[in-house]
Amino acid sequence: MSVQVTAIADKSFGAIITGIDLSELDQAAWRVVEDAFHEFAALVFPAQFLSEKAQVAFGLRFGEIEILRENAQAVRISNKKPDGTLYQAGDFRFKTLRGNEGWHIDSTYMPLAAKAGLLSAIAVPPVGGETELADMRAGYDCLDEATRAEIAKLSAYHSLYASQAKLGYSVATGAGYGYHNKGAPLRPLVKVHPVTGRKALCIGRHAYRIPGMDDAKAQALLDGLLQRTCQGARVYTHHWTVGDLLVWDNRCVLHRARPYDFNEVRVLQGTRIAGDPATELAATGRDERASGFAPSCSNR
Ligand SMILES: O=C(O)CCC(=O)C(=O)O
Ligand SMILES: [Fe+2]
Repeated sequence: MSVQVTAIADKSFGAIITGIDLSELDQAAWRVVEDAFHEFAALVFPAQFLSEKAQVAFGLRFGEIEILRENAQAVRISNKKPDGTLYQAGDFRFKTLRGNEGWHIDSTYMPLAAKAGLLSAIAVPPVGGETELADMRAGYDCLDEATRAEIAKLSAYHSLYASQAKLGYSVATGAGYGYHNKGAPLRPLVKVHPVTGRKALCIGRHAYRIPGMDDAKAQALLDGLLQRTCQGARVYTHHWTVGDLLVWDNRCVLHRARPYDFNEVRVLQGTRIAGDPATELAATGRDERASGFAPSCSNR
């Protein structure tokens, strides 16, 4: 089998990798994958049909796995409950799925942000339910000099309470992964990639406040950056076929789920790779005004 890496046409990022069996990956093939990961920032592997175990084993090539719930290394991102019925509007998991429809970077609201995301498709709806990725290296590159100068020294607080609150959802501390009371991580808007050295925007729905800036102005700035960058050649829409595996570099790529009819079943298998503490760890806390987003966070 010879591995083929094909750049996705007319996009600033992304490649499709074929001629590879990820469940039996030798060192030479892994080198090709890792190099492509750094160059293209997002990889599509059609028709892999990875078992949970095989996906976790492949994920471990990238680094340690971030545990999201119940000690699982691969989680079901699903609108179907274990009993076979579908989540409804009031359900906690429903709110998580709806939240995923906003552009975001995984785990920026945790002290340690993620390095990479892996998603594979187990069941997909006939219409909608795509996963979209946006290249924030190209996003940074497309900004004018004045904007680059404006954001060069700015940082934003990131919080899952805040991003869910923007959708009208409030969550009590302890309700699940990410809903903590340790204070909000503060992350620079411009991130330098630890491997490639390229600058990328660290934005998305979890970013909600910029120290020293009026809240409305900060939100407008953050929203404006998303609008300007998440379009055209910088956005790749992955139309799922069961068996596909999608991988993105969470240090320079935003992602979101696209809406679909919630009466249709959509099941993805997700594995999140933990960030390297040397480059993905953020200072937390000190956001005295964050309590408005987190009613049970009085003890920060
Ligand atoms: O469901 C999707 O398409 C995206 C899910 C997501 O945000 C994630 O896996 O981190
Ligand atoms: Fe995500």
